[in-house]
Amino acid sequence: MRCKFCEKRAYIKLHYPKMYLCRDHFIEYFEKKVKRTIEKYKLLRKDERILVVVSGGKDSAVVSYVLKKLGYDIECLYINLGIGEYSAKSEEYAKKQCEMINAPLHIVRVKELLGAGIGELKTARPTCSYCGITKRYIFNKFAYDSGFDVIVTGHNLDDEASFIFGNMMNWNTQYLAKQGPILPGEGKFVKKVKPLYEVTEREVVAYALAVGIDYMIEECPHARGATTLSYKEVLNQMEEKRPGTKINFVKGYLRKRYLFEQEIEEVELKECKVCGMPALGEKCSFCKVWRLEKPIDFKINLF
Ligand code: Q46
Ligand code: ZN
Ligand code: ZN
Repeated sequence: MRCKFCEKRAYIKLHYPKMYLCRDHFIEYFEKKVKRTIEKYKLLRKDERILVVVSGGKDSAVVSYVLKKLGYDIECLYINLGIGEYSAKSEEYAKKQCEMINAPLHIVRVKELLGAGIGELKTARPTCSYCGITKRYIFNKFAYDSGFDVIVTGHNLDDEASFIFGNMMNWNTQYLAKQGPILPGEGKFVKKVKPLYEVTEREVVAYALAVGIDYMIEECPHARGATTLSYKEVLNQMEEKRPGTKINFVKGYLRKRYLFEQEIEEVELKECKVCGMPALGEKCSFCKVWRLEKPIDFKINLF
């Protein structure tokens, strides 16, 4: 098949909107789509200090690459979770990806910072639960302390659709009230945005391949993923039968999100007595999980 816009051979067949594109026109299409997402939801401004959280995986690599190409001045943060080979390898990927786009990379290593890696801490909590708490705390605290205006993550359309779908299946209305491409900052919480909100996982993979981004494919050994993956599978099956299912589902959710707003329970946040960050009780969940008595000192290595 030939490209819709030129004589060249098709690199990809897109299903929604249905069209064949050559490599160059696909790259152009993808970048335009990300640019439009940024403009439509007012995600980023060129005068903001932007921190991209990178993992060595495809999504964060692609989002930082595209932002650089669109003229944004970004810095990246990689959090080494201390999960053996997996972390060592993904750190190498993150370094190579940032070198490729000439973006400064900050590295935080959980094991150096807290004395144990993810999976090594003795706690009743599931590994992924305290891993999530740790990652979110570190990137927010790092961004806040270093004066960044906004944190960028690599979530794509498939992540968002399956997250919303999963929360609907369980009627987690609290979560459903607050999802979206932009999570406004408040107090010591730095604003978070998702420029890949409207591109599918398949498009992200095809883009990485088209521009020559090398990324970590192996999954974290702790990934339980089963439930999230099954939501993704269901959505993929529906997408195949009815192209556009995912994007229409997510856009529909954004239109109807206000219906869940009354479910938001106003909670009064205090200051964690250890680190001073927002907390529900005396200590924030990060200081609680890691049983901290004094605030951590970020030893940031600028790679
Ligand atoms: S939460 Fe769990 Fe992930 Fe952390 S322990 Fe690995 S799988 S990395 S997205
Ligand atoms: Zn073309
Ligand atoms: Zn704390």
